[in-house]
Amino acid sequence: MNRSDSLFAAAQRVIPGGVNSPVRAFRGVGGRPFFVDRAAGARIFDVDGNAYIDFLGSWGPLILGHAAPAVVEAVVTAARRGTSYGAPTEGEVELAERITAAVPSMDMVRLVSSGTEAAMSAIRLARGATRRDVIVKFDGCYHGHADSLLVKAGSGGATFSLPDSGGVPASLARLTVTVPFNDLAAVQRVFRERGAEIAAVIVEPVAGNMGVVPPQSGFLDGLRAVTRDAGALLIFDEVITGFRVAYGGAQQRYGVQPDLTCLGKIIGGGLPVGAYGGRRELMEQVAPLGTVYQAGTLSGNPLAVAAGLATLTVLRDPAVYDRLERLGARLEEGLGAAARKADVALTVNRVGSMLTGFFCAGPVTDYAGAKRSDTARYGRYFHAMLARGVFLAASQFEATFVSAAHSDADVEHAAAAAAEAVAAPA
Ligand code: KE4
Repeated sequence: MNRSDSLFAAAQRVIPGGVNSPVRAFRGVGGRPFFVDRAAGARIFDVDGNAYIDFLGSWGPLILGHAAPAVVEAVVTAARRGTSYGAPTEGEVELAERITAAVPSMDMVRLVSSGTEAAMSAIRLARGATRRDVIVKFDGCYHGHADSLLVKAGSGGATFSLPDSGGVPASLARLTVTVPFNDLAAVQRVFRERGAEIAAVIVEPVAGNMGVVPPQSGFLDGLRAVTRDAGALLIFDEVITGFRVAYGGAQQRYGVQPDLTCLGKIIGGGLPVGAYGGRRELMEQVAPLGTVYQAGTLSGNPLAVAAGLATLTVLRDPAVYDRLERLGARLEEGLGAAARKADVALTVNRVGSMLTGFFCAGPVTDYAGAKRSDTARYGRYFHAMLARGVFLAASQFEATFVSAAHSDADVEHAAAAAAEAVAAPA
């Protein structure tokens, strides 16, 4: 038994599924997860001495790659001054100023410790500000594990949702309506039937949690219009896309301004940070100014803030995004060529440096389309790529990420590996 397997056996005795987040357990691709020893740049090393080019990047935060020197230095320096105070610090002000300067719709921002907290708090604020209870979300979009967001579509398009997890009360799930992504007509129908009850629509402006699915032309503008007309709020969950698809996020890339934005991942540079923010008149309803309560012992933690600031400092250079775009495009091209050569149905969706190859004929424009993928073939592809030194997301319904630490050679290696791996035999 290798060291990863013995660690996994030990882990399963004391941690549910042996992991601290379900998707890490490889259940979407079969097999057992490797345990990480360390990582640097675009490489990740397991405890058995194997090295992989990492195209997961911790599910999105590591846009600069692992152990980026500036980030490590910032965290070490901060740690020497103390690790948490429960009192305000200058770094929190600086990070809030950077975020609100970068994200067009954010006058004010509150730092929290995860994307889940950000989305949960934004939902509560929307309900408090509008004094309405109903939330609209999209099939296949994920916004963390707050109860109101762990729901699945009810029977009909505009009906209320059902719980999508044990422990979520049906009564709470019924306050969320779920509709297909990119289906503006379905959203308009829901607003015709329930507009007066709807507090907010929450959307990943570029979906990442069904695999990467870009917004179709007019979709985000349409959501902006229908929510504004109904007095509901539009929430962009940019936990993945924030500082990923542009320095100002998807709202800058697509030119649509939401009322509230959720952030996470990249703004923490690999340490636990989330954030939510938006227009001043909304954010001034958050405690201690207003009645919408939200709090956190480690919110604005000095080490996480230092890592976030160091990351955003590097990202201020537009050339970084030019390079991410070029590498992302090359990887998309390489995956497509591999599938064509092997005569395998593969639909590659990409926005900037986030992309997904769906093992099905295209187009993939929503979750129903993504679910047509051959997930067994994705599992074989995942392991065949791993065997060739390339680490991808352990699920067909997730994103692959290129970082600033990846070289042209890394991308060429992944494309060459895919040329064999896409046709991995059952
Ligand atoms: P966290 O609570 O995991 O920091 O963020 C939740 C969240 C919110 N919004 C979006 C758009 C997200 O993608 C996420 C978390 N993403 C998942 C996978 N894409 C994290 C991986 C995991 O669950 O382990």
